[in-house]
Amino acid sequence: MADDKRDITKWASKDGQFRRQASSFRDQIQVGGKFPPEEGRYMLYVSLACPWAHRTLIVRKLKGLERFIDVAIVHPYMGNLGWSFCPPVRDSEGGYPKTEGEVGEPDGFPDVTGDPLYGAKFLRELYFKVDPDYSGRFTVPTLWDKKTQTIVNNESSEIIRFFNTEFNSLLEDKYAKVDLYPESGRAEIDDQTKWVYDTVNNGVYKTGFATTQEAYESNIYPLFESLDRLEKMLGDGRQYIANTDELSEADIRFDPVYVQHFKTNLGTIRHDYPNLNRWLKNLYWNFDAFKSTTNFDHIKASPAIAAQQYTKSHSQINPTRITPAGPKPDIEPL
Ligand SMILES: N[C@@H](CCC(=O)N[C@@H](CS)C(=O)NCC(=O)O)C(=O)O
Repeated sequence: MADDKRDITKWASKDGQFRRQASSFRDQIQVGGKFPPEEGRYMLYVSLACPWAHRTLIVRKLKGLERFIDVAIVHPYMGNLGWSFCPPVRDSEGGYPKTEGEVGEPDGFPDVTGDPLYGAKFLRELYFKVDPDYSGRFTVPTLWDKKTQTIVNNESSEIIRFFNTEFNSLLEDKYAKVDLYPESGRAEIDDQTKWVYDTVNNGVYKTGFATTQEAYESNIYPLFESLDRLEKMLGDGRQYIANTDELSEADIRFDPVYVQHFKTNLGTIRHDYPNLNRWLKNLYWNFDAFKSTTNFDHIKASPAIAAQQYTKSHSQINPTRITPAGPKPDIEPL
């Protein structure tokens, strides 16, 4: 496999801007479709450090889909061959080597599951199982169909949409009636999705992976302008971002750890955005689906330890791989 697939510094164009690759697998779970809702049929491969994967876990829980969708959790230390189920082998100095590497033995990192289906060492093995010539990225979340042994979808925005609707006829009423994309809020949700995705969700990556000062600055200011805009919106007393009566998918963007690693430090949510902080604390403390799927050990360990090659820019950002201690507490009490 060509080196440049793994090297984040080469994802950036000549102008230093990070441009996200489109996801490759775009099938749907659909009643009457190729991938129907069926108990025990699907496996969701996730990293607990990945906010895109996290939102699929939150929706799985909010919709009570545990018996339909199993979960496999990768090791948070990203090696040079991408996500793996065991930690990458360390070099003689205790770091993670730049060359093609192996994975080691399980190190007991809490909540890492291994690959329950095939005992794969790397997530990439599943992609190659489906398509030996696959040349895209090996990303989480990856939704796997156990029955036909293939990838259904690896785009979190689509996964949360069909999780929201396609199991409803098989769910208890209390879960079936949870609607994260309600008709009445759609215009607002769709509008917000555009600018929030571009400047916030993806904006933190564009800021953190920028390889020139100019590219960094062209993303950090729009990011904070959007945070200011969200802060102001929440200032009208609304509880949910899209001003819906209940939680909606617009609220499921729970990405707390970027300030130090991606230099998104014009302010912090905790100290400079009281309304966003109130919104975030409400989600975390009042909705088990948020709290029980949030794992700060994985979230902090992953960017801090991420090995070279795949994440050259991570090791440039944090060459000593020290995991920052703060902030404490992870989320302030209500
Ligand atoms: N569009 C995808 C993005 C997923 C994504 O970028 N996941 C990251 C982790 S946060 C990943 O797996 N990166 C591995 C790679 O690109 O090699 C989605 O929302 O599902």
